[in-house]
Amino acid sequence: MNSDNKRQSLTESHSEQAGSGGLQEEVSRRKFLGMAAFTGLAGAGLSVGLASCGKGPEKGGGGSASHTATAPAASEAGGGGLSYHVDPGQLDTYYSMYSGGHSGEVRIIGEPSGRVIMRIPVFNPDPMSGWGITNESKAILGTKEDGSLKYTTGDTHHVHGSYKDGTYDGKYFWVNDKIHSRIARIRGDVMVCDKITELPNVQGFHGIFPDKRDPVDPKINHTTRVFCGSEFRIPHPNDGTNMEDTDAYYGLFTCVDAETMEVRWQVKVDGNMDLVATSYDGKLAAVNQYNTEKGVTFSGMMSAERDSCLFFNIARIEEAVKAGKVISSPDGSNVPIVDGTKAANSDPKTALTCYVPIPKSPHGVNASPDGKYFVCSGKLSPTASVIDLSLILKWFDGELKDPRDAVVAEPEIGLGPLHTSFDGRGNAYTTLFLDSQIVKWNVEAAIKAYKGDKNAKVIIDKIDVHYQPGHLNASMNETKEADGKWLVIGNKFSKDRFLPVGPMHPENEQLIDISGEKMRLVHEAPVYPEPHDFILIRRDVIKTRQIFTMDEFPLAVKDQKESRVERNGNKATIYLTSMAPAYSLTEFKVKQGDEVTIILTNHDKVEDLCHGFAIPKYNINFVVSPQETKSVTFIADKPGVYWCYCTHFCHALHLEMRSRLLVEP
Ligand SMILES: [Cu+2]
Repeated sequence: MNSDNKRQSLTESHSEQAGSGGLQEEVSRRKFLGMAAFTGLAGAGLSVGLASCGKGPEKGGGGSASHTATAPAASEAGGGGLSYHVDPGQLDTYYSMYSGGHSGEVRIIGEPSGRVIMRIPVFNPDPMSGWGITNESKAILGTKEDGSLKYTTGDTHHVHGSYKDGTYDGKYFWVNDKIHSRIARIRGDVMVCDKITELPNVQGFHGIFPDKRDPVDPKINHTTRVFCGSEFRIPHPNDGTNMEDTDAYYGLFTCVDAETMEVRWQVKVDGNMDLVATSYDGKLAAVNQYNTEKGVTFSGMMSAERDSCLFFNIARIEEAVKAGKVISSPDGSNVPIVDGTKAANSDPKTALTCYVPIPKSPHGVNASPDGKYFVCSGKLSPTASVIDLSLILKWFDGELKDPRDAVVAEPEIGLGPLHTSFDGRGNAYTTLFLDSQIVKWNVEAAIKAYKGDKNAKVIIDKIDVHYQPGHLNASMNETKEADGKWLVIGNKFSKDRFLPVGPMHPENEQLIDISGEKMRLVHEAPVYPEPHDFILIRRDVIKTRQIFTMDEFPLAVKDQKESRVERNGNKATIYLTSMAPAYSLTEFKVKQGDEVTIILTNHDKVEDLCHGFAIPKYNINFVVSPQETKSVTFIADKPGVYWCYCTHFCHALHLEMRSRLLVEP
């Protein structure tokens, strides 16, 4: 069996059931992988809800897994006929904005090719661009009193974009840092991070989602707030005085202003918060909750039969904030905090929050593109719960007795369901972590089945992925323009899918054509660990500029004649410009011990003509794009000659593009 056939058998093994010894070998390998994941959970005390499921269609996951992705074979098998192939010189049709996990960055991947187009440093210092090295980036990242970075680590999980009229407008992207509870914003026009805010009073900031319009003012049909969940319950204040009373720990849901990036308000809740979803009418945000038990150990977090999908009534919360119905902020900050705990919100007509019971430790909550439902997956239960948003609003009006009655379907879809995506044709796609599969199911059929219709065909298709999928996202899925073409799967393990490179493996991004009745796995690509989530945006939505304007930078050295060394006591400021293949000063002299600031403006206006600026032994390198200005500050503590040189290839005389830093003893 050659390696291509081997790959194909891996994708088909689950459904084909039969075949040669080689195929059986693959089946058992898959089984082993699934069992390993299962044992990991079961060994930790899990015993509930994992039986009696995984009975998908007899023949799922069909279609061709070949690398040619030919249309005719695909349509015969009932799969779509899309090709992932992008010829040299051709452009991808979708931008995928990708989190970089504990690399701390965000990436832009082109789909359907799977090519990594750009990496955007966010929470991670990056010597390519100078992020964390230049004064401008340090000011965004935050520094200690000595000028060094406050944090050099970050853990990005979820990237989400700003909305207008229920779809992406390409203006901003936000991403969380789970380690230090920070939210960063990336400008969609230049794909650079421009603001970072550290959330007060929380740890384990995980889920994030922008609102899609204002809950009250119909004129505001775009994103103005970004909601942030926090996973770890902590004592308040967290100053070491009350560490043992774990029952008193709590988490806070945070609203950040989309423009100013300031924290608008927080809500105290029971339990913890994981992912976030927002409704298309702006009225509701929700988080899935595990550990409503308030456990602080593994088994303690999994003892309850049901956790919650917790809804926030945004308009009421903001009314309460306005009316001053707030509790004092534990860290002494001015952020208004309202009480969203169950005990304080028993009357639906005044409640700020609504706790909808969902089976065991749900993971993931996602909004359907028709605006009607949120789907919350069971993780430790083989179910996905469909919540009707109109019924949640009814509960808030006092017209629905039990929040659980807002659940209108709860199909059994497979083992370890996590996240759900949609195709805009009424179908949902959910990752099954333990089964290493994607299940395609129909939402309306699930609702009918829940009402007792035994003929409703809920599960439409299942397909194997490699291996243990986490997030998935369909093209334009999280908008009203969900187009049902591509589905990208972020697999947590790649194991044998790529050339071995040692104990550390990449993750595996797989691409599924969902344009047909059956899903068709057409492509895969390794990704550097460890991305979590991504959104697929039609390329016409993103409108980037290729050249900055000098006026955007207050320090810009606008005229090359302004190039000079300016002294003020022991402070030396170097005003410098670049234009291929030269810097405006061939040398600049400072005294040992000086605090030196170099301001560099790139005068080149040619697209793609960037320059670098590196100083040996001073640990400095950064890049200036066309018409961009950046600055660095350092102490000239080493006497001698230091050749500053261009690190970013710019010209036939790139090697000659240098300047001398002379440090007089
Ligand atoms: Cu250069």
